[in-house]
Amino acid sequence: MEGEVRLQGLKRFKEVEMVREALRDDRKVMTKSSSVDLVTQTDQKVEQLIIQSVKEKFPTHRFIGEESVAAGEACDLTDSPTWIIDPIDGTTNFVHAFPFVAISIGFSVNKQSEFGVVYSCLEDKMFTARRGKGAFCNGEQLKVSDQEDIKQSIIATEFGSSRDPEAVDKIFSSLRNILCIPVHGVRGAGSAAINLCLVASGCVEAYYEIGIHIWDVAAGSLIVSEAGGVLIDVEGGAVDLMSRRLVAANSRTIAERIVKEIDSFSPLRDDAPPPKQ
Ligand code: LIP
Repeated sequence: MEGEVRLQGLKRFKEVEMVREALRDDRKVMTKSSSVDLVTQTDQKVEQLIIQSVKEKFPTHRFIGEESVAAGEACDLTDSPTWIIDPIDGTTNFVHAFPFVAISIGFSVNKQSEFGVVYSCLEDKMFTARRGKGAFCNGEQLKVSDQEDIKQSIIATEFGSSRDPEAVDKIFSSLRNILCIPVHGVRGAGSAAINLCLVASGCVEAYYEIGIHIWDVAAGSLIVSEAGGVLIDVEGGAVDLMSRRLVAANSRTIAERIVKEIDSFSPLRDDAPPPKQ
């Protein structure tokens, strides 16, 4: 990988201070794909700050940023070194000052994740992973839960931002199936990146969601796998981070058990051509 990007010290980065300051002030809320798909100027400013900082050191690198894609840039993952950025994962939480907000930065070369960073701003937890080098939280090595019995497990998921009745029906159908296994409980932080870090930390045995985007999960997926977890598609095949769906779990057994309960559907892929106007 070109040069050594020192990701430590993100806590002191201007981006984090920008998020923290905005949480104390009023946040100008705008909408994207629907009235519940929220974005703020802070999302946009943090993303631009990250991109500018990286471009100064690595001018040839490519970027996939949530707000850049929302502004019309392509969401194409190539073999080029690519930074995959969610400037504020948990934007709805951010707007409501619900205390789970993360900056998520993944880095890929030849379409393979090389490192991932998720900084949970209000918990002051820096989750990091480099491929083959393990996963850490504030320097402490992470390991997924060793629970093998799904009936002794907590599962994380989210309702997402789709309000399409058919999608909502499937989301609730899956939730009902999972609850009635039965499991100890279902939780959701409101941030895919933080949910993935909860799997990596052994706090929940698995997380699944249909409707996420590659920028939500690029970093957290590597953190899960480097903590000893597995990632598969909601229908049991290989995970595809552009497909907008995944199951992340402490073991393949738990992951495949969850797949049996999911009433799946296929959102428009992140790398799909934009629908004709
Ligand atoms: C969020 C994801 C979450 C999903 C929300 C939203 P954002 O990302 O982290 O898992 O349920 O609908 O997509 O929009 O806050 O970056």
